[in-house]
Amino acid sequence: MKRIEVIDSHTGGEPTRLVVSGFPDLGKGSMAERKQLLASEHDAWRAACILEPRGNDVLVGALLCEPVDPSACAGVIFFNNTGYLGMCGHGTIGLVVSLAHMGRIGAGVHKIETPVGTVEATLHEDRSVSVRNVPSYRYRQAVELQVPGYGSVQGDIAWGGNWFFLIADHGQRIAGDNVEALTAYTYAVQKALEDQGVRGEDGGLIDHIELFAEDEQAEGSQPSVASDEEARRELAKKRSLLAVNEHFSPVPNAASSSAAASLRADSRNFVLCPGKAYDRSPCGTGTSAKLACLAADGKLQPGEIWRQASVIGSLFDGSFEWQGDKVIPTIRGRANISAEATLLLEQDDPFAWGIRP
Ligand code: PYC
Repeated sequence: MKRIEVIDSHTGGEPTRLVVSGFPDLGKGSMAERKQLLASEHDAWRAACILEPRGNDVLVGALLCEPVDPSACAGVIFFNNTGYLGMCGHGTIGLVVSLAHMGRIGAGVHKIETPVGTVEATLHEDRSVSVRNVPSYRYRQAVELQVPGYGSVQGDIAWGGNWFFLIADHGQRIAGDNVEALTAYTYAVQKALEDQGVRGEDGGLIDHIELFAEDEQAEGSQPSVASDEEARRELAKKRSLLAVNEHFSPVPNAASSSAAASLRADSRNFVLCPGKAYDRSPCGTGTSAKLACLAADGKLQPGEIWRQASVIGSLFDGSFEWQGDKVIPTIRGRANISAEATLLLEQDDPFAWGIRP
């Protein structure tokens, strides 16, 4: 019998399974090297932990590792139903809240090593977490793509710790009761990018697709702005138009309570992750990629808050600072612990290593 100790949390509805112990030893290399080793030699452990019958397609795994730099509080390798992620914003927020739950860290600033660089997480006194992400940038603007069944689609390619294709003009309704259509559309885009060899700057697969509804568009009408300057003024005026339920109130069951506070967001998104599940949170790396695009367009200024809602209405606050021609995004959100568990892999279990498609 094999045992894997985990702590489950969710960040704005998006689950993270933190693997505390039980995985094979990956040595003392960088997180990128350990991720490579996990993928090439021990991928069955990812599958056992994430795939059915113990997991599901939505779950993101986070393997807790000893950091290389002793001043860092942890290293982490993120994975999901299909493979491995570079960074994961919601997962980092879940990791920090889980480490606090375990009594390993308290309020303050904590360095965390990931396969794509070190991030800085702040656990605030109110239990919210800010993640100062890796440098993010827009690589290509207004890339035209022919998507079978949908025609011509235009989007930006941006890095936020993973590669994203961000589409503003998609004609889709971004709402919780429309996720099947949104999944079909974004999956077709993901496939078209792959089939047509459209990739990130380093040749990396663009495996996250992000749709936005901004301002009035989120409520069903189209924004009408003529110039960048006008767009900026419009944004400043109209920010906060989109009302969403506050999922993070300290009031128990606030999300479903009529007493729930109402917060307003600048935009609502839908993010398709590799493996075809959509992000229930506003996606930390996706919001970072969005911030990079807003910065490049001059639509958001350093330090200004961009409030991003997910398709289910959970919220992240984002802001950025410039670092050369890239931005350093900071994403703030909340996570809740949902389970402490031991996954058991019995020797005679035909599905011990997950149900593979
Ligand atoms: O929050 O960065 C994120 C993320 C990536 C995939 C799922 N969530």
